[in-house]
Amino acid sequence: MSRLQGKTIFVTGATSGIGKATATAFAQQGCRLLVCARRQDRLDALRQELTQAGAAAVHTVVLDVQQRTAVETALTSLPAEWSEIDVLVNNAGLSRGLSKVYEDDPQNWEEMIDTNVKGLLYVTRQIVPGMVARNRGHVINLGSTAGHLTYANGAVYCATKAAEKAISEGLKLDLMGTAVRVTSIDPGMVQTEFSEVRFRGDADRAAKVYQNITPLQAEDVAEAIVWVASRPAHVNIHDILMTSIDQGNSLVFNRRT
Ligand code: NDP
Ligand code: 8X3
Repeated sequence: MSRLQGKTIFVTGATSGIGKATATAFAQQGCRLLVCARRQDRLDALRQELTQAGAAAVHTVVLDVQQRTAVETALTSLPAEWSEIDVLVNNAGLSRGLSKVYEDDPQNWEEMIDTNVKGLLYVTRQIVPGMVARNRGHVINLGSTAGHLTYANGAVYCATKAAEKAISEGLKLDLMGTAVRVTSIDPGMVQTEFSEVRFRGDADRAAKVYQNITPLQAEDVAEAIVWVASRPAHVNIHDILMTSIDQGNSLVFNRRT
């Protein structure tokens, strides 16, 4: 029997990409899935998909993690059977544009910082006290190679992932003396809707990001997330830095042109 069977997993940003693949991978382990994102229609479809994949139960919440009051309200008013989270996957995130800091639209910075940093903090603040009270739980945050090495025109996105790295490290220290675990999963390029969101729907520009390389797939990252969550309770994997074979770091790619 899987160590994860029957556990309650909360995945933020589950309607696409890594979040969706992660929710599906946990469903295949017989977990109970609490999933959130902003798009109701996708959440409705996801409920069916997770049930078919083997989830023990599914609960969906329409939630924009940028909205602090909405996060507080949604997560304090969960039905009782969804209030004890075993694993929180702070996945909701995005990038907006590729621009020089001194030319960029501050609206892009606000969306990235409000989602990737403040949203992660708002959700964590609501969920972790219960984990501490129960003396069990696991917070898995989505970082990036971008948080390890900054690339040109991506300073603010990279800064949000550097912040995620610091928050993960600090949260782990704050939780010393409890059995609550913290992991940062730091992938390189993953082929999801990420680049379409970054380029605001410009599919051609997004496709070029993945041209002539083999990127990671969302399922590769989901597999790593399920692996860290399924280690014995006394084992804490702090960080996984993972790329495809065609990526060396944030800057170095093997493009077969
Ligand atoms: P996708 O765009 O495919 O998925 C992003 C998910 O986040 C969607 O489900 C979206 O749903 C949700 N989301 C975005 N903003 C919010 C919000 N304000 N509130 C709630 N949900 C939100 O991208 P990825 O799967 O690639 O990205 C997932 C995470 O992985 C991000 O944190 C990203 O930074 C990180 N990452 C991605 C990499 C990549 O190359 N793709 C590499 C390294 C890390 P909805 O729009 O319905 O709200
Ligand atoms: C997403 C990967 O390299 O586009 O975190 O920033 S990258």
